[in-house]
Amino acid sequence: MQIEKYKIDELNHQASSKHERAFEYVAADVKDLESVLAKLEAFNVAIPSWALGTGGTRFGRFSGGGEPRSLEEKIEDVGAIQALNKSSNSISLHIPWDIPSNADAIKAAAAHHGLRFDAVNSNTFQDQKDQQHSFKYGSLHHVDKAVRKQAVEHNIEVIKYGVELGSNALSVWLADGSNFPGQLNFRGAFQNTLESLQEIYEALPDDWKVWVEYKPYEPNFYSTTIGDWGQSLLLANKLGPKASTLVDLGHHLPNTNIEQIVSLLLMEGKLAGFHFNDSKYGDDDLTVGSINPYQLFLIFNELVEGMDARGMTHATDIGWMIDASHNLKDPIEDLLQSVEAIKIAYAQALLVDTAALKAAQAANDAVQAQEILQAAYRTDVRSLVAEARLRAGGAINPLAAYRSLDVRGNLIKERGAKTVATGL
Ligand code: PSV
Ligand code: MN
Ligand code: MN
Repeated sequence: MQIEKYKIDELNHQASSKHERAFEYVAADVKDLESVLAKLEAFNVAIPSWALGTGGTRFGRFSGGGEPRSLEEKIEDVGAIQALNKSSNSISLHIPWDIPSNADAIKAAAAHHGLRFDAVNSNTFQDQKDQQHSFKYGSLHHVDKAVRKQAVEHNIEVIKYGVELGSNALSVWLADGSNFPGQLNFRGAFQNTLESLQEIYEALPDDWKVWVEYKPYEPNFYSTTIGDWGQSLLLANKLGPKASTLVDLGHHLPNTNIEQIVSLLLMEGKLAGFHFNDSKYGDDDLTVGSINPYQLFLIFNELVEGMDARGMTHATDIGWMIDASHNLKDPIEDLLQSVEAIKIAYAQALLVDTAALKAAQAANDAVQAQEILQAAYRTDVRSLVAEARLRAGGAINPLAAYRSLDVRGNLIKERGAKTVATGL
């Protein structure tokens, strides 16, 4: 399945006069319009291979039709997303959910769709068939050296797959923790984790990074060994310059000020990047921007300001990735919505009058500071994002194009109505 460019062009032609009206209206007031559009055009967010099938909950799974049955078909789906939005030029694999056994063929399939491979993710939170030791009581933090060694070796194997695919980062998320007070010696668990990560760090190629993800709870409900950004940063600092902290938006207790965490990690040069999603209660993995788009904007405001202050390139200097998946929507539609929400928040942040905000802060003028932020947030930037996408060769409205081209219908015809995505 491949979406032909001429079909997108036809739909763009039909949508163009409405788009131009909206674009001219908002563009008239944008300072540095061309620079804003160029930044939006250059911006890409990686798609996780595990989000291309309908997710389940522990109560059931209602898979939609036409789900990808192999890694090759997942690559095709990301190719479709990229053809429509021109902002999803990479895919992030979770190993062993997706094993690239023939790396050359997989790389070629990705290149055919203009895709490359983003961070590779290890998985020591499940036992695999034929695995010698169980990860029931953890992996890198385990009390038994033999289990830790098995987990370290898995991570090194994931790096090898990543090298073959041309990736350059390993993402580590550990389910390691405890369910009951007294079950675990916290310092022992942390120390074991550090030593295991040091062994993985040693195996990183020169140009590689390791991203340490944190999460406060789930699957463990009393303690998690890398439970918050402080614990992750402590590890990243002890490991060295190739290690940094990955922020998954869903991995915070309710009402945590994530934008402040982002700002400080950036200041320390230790912000690896993001797993974007949204949530109401916990690690809900809902569509980005579906619950709290203002928070997303505030995060991007810190990113734009902090990255500019450090002379960083927005599009490439940190890792941008989606980690959202649930049991309801068509996964491709969900991902199109998530990427759009991210780009809207980014575009709004690019409109913040930074000089005026600095002046308001220096004058302790909280009223004016709020006015400045909300003037940007309340600007309807959708046509700016659409214009950048149009210039990049994508669809003015990716979701509408996806529906009117009946991509899902075609996938169902091709793959069947009862397919269940591989992995997970
Ligand atoms: C854990 O909740 C997490 O956010 C980690 O990033 C995993 O790798 C991912 O979800 C996939 O389940
Ligand atoms: Mn995550
Ligand atoms: Mn998560």
